[in-house]
Amino acid sequence: MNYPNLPEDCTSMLCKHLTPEVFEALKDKTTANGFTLEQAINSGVMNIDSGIGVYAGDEESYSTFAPLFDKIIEDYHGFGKEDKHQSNLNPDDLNAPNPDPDGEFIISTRIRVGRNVANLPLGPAISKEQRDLVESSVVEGLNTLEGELEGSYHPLLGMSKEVQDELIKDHFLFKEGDRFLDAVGLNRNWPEGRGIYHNKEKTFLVWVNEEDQLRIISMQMGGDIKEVFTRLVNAIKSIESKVQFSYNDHIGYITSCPTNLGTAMRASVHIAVPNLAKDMEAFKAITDKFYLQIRGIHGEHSESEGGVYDISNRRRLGITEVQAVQDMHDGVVALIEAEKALKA
Ligand code: ADP
Ligand code: ILO
Repeated sequence: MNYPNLPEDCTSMLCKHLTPEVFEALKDKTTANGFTLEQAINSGVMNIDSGIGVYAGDEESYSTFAPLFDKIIEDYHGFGKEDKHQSNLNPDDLNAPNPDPDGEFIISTRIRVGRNVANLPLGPAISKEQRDLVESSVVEGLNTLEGELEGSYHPLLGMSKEVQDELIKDHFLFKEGDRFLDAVGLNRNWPEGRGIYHNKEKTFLVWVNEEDQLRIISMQMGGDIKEVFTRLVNAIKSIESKVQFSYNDHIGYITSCPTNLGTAMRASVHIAVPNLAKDMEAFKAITDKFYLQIRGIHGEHSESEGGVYDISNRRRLGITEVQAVQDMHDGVVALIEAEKALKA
């Protein structure tokens, strides 16, 4: 393999950190699952507009390709090689009263974590048999959940296009054909092995075998962040008692994208800030101060509609889950204050 063709104006973390020296040191390395540097970087090479551009095929990718991954992890999370990740999933430690009790600004709140099953390759390097095994064992565990978490599993295979499109439009289900995932082999054998579990109210959902083997999601209308977090924590603990997740003391929960390592948590609100959105510089000054990310309302790489944005924590590694949600809460309080001032 030769050094890839990366245009001069490419701004992804791959383009920034894959120097010719790093490339030379890693180009012939392979993990025990047969995952190569070429596979790890293909998404960023094929999609030059990537923000990051790399994926791991297994936990070992993070050590085998460390000269590249460590740089990206440090750049994205500000987390160094010697740092240790800490987890805290105690809702009592979260100080998050509803920032919008009158429901003027926050439309909905969602918190998700990514999880992968211990001792198996991640999605980019998994075989069809292993992926199907993940689906059957995870669904077996999910089918034993009780109370608010009780629900049913809906495989993508056999789901009608209408039902699938409706679930996507309503923000419950992952999209199909993501070009970033496609290029790293995460869409192989689609739609087999993929599906969604949810309770009747669709306040608790689990995506199976998308970018990560599990995405555990708690969501509801309005801004009661603590209620959403508490439900998520209950769900994580219940599932964890049935399925062992891949976790490492240095980088926390192992995920296929390095941006998700650590807590693997993204806590977001859909929030209407049409006045603030007219001054993107002021908007960004607030989100940067609280380590937040702005996305459009149909997920990553989508646009805003009617001044409504998806605002979430940017940091996920080297901070606890409680801190990740606290970042989001505190930033949202500041955004609402700014929007109110502009409205007046
Ligand atoms: P992820 O959160 O899993 O990284 P995306 O950014 O692609 O992935 O979002 C997945 C889906 O979740 C999208 O349909 C998005 O609109 C929806 N979503 C995210 N945050 C919220 C929210 N606060 N309320 C409602 N839907 C949300
Ligand atoms: N590979 C894509 C997405 C990176 C971060 N997001 C997720 C969903 N992992 C990129 O580099 O832009």
